[in-house]
Amino acid sequence: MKPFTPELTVASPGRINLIGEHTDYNLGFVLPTAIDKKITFQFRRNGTDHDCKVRSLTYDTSFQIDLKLIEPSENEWENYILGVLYEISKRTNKVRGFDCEISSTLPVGSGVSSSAALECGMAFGLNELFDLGLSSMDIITLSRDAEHLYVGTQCGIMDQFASVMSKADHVILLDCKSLKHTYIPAVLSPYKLVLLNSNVTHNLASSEYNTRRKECEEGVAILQKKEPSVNSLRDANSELLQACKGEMSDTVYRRCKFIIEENQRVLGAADALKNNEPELLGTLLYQGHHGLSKLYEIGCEETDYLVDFAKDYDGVLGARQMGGGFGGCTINLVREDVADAYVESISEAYFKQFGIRLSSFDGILADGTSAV
Ligand code: GAF
Repeated sequence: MKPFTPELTVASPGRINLIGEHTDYNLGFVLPTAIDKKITFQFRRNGTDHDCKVRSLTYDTSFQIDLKLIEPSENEWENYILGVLYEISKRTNKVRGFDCEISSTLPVGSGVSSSAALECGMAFGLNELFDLGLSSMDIITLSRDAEHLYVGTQCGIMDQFASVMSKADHVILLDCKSLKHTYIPAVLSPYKLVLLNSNVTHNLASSEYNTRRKECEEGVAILQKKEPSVNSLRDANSELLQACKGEMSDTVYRRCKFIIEENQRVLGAADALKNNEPELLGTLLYQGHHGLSKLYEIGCEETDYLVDFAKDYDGVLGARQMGGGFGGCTINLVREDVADAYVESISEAYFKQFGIRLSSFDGILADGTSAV
């Protein structure tokens, strides 16, 4: 590529999720927001009808795309982009040849959704560059659909929604059924959010993710026999689950129990935030981790270790593994004055235990995808 003079620069953030894992595709509640770590895209039209070049500066790799022939690639990261192009092509034929350079400060496979940042930044950029007339909701849903079809993860809507819709210093209480959402100011002082990246990603993540989704659907089908108005686990409660326990496998029962309880925790956490009750918020984080580890079984040894360490540390109110599962970051609610010492002690202990270096960063809550 010739030296790059962009017409448009787009920043697309990663996200954290205060609480509410795997509740999105069960049409429940989540409490995510964007962070200051992001993927930056530089775009220019190249004057051709259908030849595109996409280059990652961070990973020093590039590929070419013929817009007349969009199909999945062997390289997973290319599929996030190809999927978006494919989904856009179903809605409009206004995209023409473009070049794009991408750089990132987002860790991959760490539960901060670099995938949604990649999809949404690409969709947002093309929408601006070619004046496609897509709404924010179009960008969110087509990015999610791209992930289903081209990447193969049957994800919910949380990550794309957070990547596009977030507002600095707020978390989003999102109802994944109606898509109604409210912004809650994240006033945490004298506490703050610290993200600890376990730097492990167990490769079960994608296949197990889809399995969890199926197990939940199996649960819904059983609950529906007793209560026909139940269309998702969002509509179910603990009493109904108990009444149907005998008809489901223990695994399906535990998956449903986690989701039903996790939905309640999200609503509790939203209230705790509004009412300035950090201790309650912290307790809910610990409960969330216990559930995701023991009932939903998406934890791992490394993140369990990090959360157990947090429990014994004075000044830490709560911690849990964040994101799709099997590694990545834990989110920690930590008193500001002990945060540095906490990170130092837990890093040392973690290294002793696993021989792996922990990385950490503060959860700085940022705006969603935008042109810069
Ligand atoms: C991944 C998915 F992409 C989200 O939709 C969500 O289900 C999350 O895992 C778990 O809460 O990030």
